[in-house]
Amino acid sequence: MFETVLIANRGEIALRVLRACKELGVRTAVVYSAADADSVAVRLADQAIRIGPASSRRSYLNAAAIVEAARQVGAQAVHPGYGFLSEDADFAEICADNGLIFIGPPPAVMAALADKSSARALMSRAGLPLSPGSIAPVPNAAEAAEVAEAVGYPVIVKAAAGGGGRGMTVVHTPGELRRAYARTRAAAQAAFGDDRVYVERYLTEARHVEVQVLCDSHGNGVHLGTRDCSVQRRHQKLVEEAPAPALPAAVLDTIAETALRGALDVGFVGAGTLEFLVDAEERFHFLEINCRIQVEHPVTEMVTGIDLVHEQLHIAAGVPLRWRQEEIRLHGVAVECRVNTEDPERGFAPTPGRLERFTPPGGPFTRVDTHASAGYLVGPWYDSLLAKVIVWAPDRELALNRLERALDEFDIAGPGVHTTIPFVRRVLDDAAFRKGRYTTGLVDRLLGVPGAAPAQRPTATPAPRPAPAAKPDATHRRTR
Ligand code: MV4
Repeated sequence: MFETVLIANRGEIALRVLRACKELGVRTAVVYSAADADSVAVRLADQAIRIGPASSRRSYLNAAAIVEAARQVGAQAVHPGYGFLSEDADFAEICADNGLIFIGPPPAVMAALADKSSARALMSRAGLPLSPGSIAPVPNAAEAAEVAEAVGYPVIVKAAAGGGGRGMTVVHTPGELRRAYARTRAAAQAAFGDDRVYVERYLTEARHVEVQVLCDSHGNGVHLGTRDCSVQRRHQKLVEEAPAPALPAAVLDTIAETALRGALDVGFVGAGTLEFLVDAEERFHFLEINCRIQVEHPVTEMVTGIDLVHEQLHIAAGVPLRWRQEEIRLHGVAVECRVNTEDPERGFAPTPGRLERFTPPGGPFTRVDTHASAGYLVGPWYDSLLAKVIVWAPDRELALNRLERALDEFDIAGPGVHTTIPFVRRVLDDAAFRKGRYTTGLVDRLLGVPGAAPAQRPTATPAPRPAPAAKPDATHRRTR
């Protein structure tokens, strides 16, 4: 195991990673910006290095300053958390060039998977089902129209360099395509410096189901089941749960095993998440793969009993995977909600300010991941995630009741500060959500967005499914 790890992040995830390091006897060093000088991570770390002003561009995104901090503290590895530099293959490469282990996949694998078009091609080759559409980038509007005609409208134009919902345009009719195609290319060029786009059929009333995988550097991998992350507003997740509800166990197993095969086939190493859409006929389609620990990882930890950050550290240190697939058992249901300092009544606008009161919930099977406390100043510089409330229970009904109970206890107050808790309560109250029969249209329906989905997707009439893939070996190995 490493002697010292540098934590290149802030907020709740810096604290989460710090705790994992301490539990494994690893010395911790944390970088921080001027805005985070008083943070809990800075107080608890063995060493803390100030790397710049509040501006993330000049601090948490400053690769040179982070590498210099790692050199100063003698760190062997860098944990990037999520966001910031966590999916930046160039940063991973800079780490390697400086003799540092980047806790994530090899830079070349990251680069190939960060390109959504290339990830789609690789996963298709590995046998994963994709949503109908182009695999290679579409070079002009005429070809975009051909693809759209072939797969049928609505379609979605996606930036190859996008991801997480950035750089996508939904197109409902042929008349809108040419402009949407041009606009998405221009937006992608401006946002990512890369204007390549591809076209897929837009699947409405689908669920966003993702699979957590762990792959070591020796070709072994396991999956840790599914999460449903359909409750999103503008691609910001609000509520996540594990396992994905209201789907037959055989469907979930097939999705999870298929995901793991894909990850191993592309040479993935570390903790990763493969995103799928599951349509009303319970068919699944690969969307993209995330090469980082995700915000919602605790729900998987709660149903598996496996500490994902411990596993990331072991994998990065070259330790062979400590789990065989049959040793991974899913128990009960875990649900997470995000508590953001945003005002749902004002279009989820950020509401920075000082917290006069901050008393998180407690009680059985109730976990709160937060970096905040009474007196904490929520600044305007970073994302507005203040806390995550995660609960576990033997069944979904009790888990949802427990989450409502926990939110009742949460006391957060400060001048001008609002939170997403009232909106999360509406989600937990929703009849379709309660039944586990909800889709990516849920939030827009609750917000009364014009053209939003009907109240409830029809109960699925399962289509005949392709025979499940041959039962894989106990511990999966890469095939090439
Ligand atoms: C889609 C889609 C429907 N059809 N692609 C959003 C995030 C990124 N990972 C991919 N996303 C989607 N891609 C096709 N072909 C639906 C989503 C999507 C979504 C769309 C609208 C509103 C909420 C959503 C939540 C999750 C995924």
